[in-house]
Amino acid sequence: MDETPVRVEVRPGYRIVTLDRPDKLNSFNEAMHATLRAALEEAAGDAGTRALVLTGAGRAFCAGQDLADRVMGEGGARPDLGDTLERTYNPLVRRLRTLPFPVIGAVNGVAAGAGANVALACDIVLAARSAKFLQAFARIGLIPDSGGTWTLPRLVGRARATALAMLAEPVTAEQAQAWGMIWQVVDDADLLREAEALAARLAAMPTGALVAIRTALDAAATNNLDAQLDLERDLQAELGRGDDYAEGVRAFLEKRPPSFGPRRTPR
Ligand code: T3D
Repeated sequence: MDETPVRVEVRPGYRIVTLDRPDKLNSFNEAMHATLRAALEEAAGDAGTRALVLTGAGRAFCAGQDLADRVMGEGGARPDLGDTLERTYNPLVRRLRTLPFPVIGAVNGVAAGAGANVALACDIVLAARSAKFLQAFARIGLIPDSGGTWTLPRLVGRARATALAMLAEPVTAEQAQAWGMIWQVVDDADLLREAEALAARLAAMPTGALVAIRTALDAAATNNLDAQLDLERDLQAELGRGDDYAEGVRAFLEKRPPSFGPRRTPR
């Protein structure tokens, strides 16, 4: 078992969580899942954490499942992949989408298989110019998981999602930005600095509103307009009762920068 498959650095207002198995291209094994899960829970429980950067060590962001843990003899027992998704990848993606602060994916290199879809589950994705995204699954007889079949068509449309999944060809960071799959490409040397600057900026913003934006956008993927209008009403009603809104309006009228209060969203 790796000693520290996930590294956490705590900064004022945000954390950097680094997938740290560089010799295995930061592919997921059970230890990395457990350590990442603990790192996310710790961040969620710390009211001082108002944003999180997820990145990878070395030349990859993450190569998905560690296939060395899936060795199967001819005619031997097959792993229960439904079970591993249920226990590991699905809770991870669900947690990323419900953390009480925004998550920035800083894709430093290749993001393949579940690694690509974990990156795309982040709220804002920056990628190094040399990074690429690969829905590698079909190469090994699987479908995109970790939310890929939900996320991809919503980001790039059905036609591109189908070809990306079926052909399992890599997409460069620049292509990913041009297609709207990610927010921004930056030069390799600038990636972490840019991601940290973004995290610091988000950390100074009204966290409750940022999380409500995620909630509303996620719901919009399945709601009709009527249901979405109702949800906007409910979220806005809640935010309108909050201190951040009062401070935002006061600051605007007083022509000064706002100073938003502590994170109030639940874990
Ligand atoms: O199983 C379940 O629980 C279900 C869930 C599944 C989720 C999934 O993610 S399934 C998809 C799994 N991932 C893949 O299929 C990707 C496999 N990797 C690649 O296609 C390529 O390695 C990359 C495109 C990521 C990078 O290519 P390249 O040419 O830059 O590097 P490389 O030479 O292929 O890899 C470097 C080393 O990393 C190499 O080891 P070596 O020869 O130096 O000892 C390679 O075997 C290893 N490596 C890369 N990816 C994985 C891996 N080892 C284990 N598992 C990997 N996923």
